Amino acid sequence: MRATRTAEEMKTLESFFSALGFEPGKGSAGEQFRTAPFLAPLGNLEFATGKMSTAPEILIEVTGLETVHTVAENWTKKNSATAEGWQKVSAIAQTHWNSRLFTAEPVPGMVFGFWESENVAHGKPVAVEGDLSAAGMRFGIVVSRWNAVITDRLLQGALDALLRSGAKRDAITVVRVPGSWEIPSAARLLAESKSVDAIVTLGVLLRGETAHYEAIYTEVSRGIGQSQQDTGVPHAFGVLTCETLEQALDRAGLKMGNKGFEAALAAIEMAAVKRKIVAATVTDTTAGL
Ligand code: DLZ
Repeated sequence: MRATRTAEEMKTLESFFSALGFEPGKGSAGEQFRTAPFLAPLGNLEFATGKMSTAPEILIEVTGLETVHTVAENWTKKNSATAEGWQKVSAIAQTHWNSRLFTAEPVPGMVFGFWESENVAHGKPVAVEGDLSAAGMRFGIVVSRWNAVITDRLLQGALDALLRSGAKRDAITVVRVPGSWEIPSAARLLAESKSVDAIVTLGVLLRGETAHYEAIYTEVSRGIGQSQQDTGVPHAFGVLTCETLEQALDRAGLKMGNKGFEAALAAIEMAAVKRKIVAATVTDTTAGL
């Protein structure tokens, strides 16, 4: 956190960083102060010691330096009090640390350095991971009626997870099927309709009650997996396989949590992972065009 000299300077900085695409965070205010946080998709804090060139006090690593530079110049031209104000944004220059950098001074005396490493892997996350936000996503839930005392609880758990993670109620399609055997075909129809980002499959197979339990279980899991592979739509597996009704109840909201809730979280995460992988692939294939 850093205090500006005046409220006007604060507004100017907010305008500048919003123009650069930083996401505004939730600030706080007291009688004598107000804060305006800006969230970066990836953050790290770096200290340095030793002899450094006259670097700006605040250095911000970015991707797409040219774009950031253009936005900074345009903002400065529009918002600067003087006609020469845009010169407060320097040209992009090579640094001696394998990077390129420009400086911007949106407020007199506050110089920010924006830089991009020439090492493409620098500063990038080491893994692609999905977040657990379901906002803006559409889901299908395929749930069997067989052993409804269990599957209704799994359904409640799944809906709870989706809604609490930001999904809209009308973005969730619930499909009810007679038994677990029917789950794969309904899931596949839903996936092929391209109307959902991910599917949650919910059912319960009880060994004690189910003739040819192994055969049915193998076919149900294979069918769900195959639908996922063939369509590319993530399918979360929430089909319980238990010895007894009591064991199933424990996994449907009692001692062992709610597997419907867990399956829905997996669906959200995989839908997010898919989006990220697709976005990364699109970016890479268009790079350099
Ligand atoms: C027939 C049957 C049996 C015996 N057991 C179960 C079970 O434990 N769990 C389940 O979801 N469904 C069961 N079913 C129904 C089959 O999945 C299927 O719905 C019917 O055989 C009709 O195709």
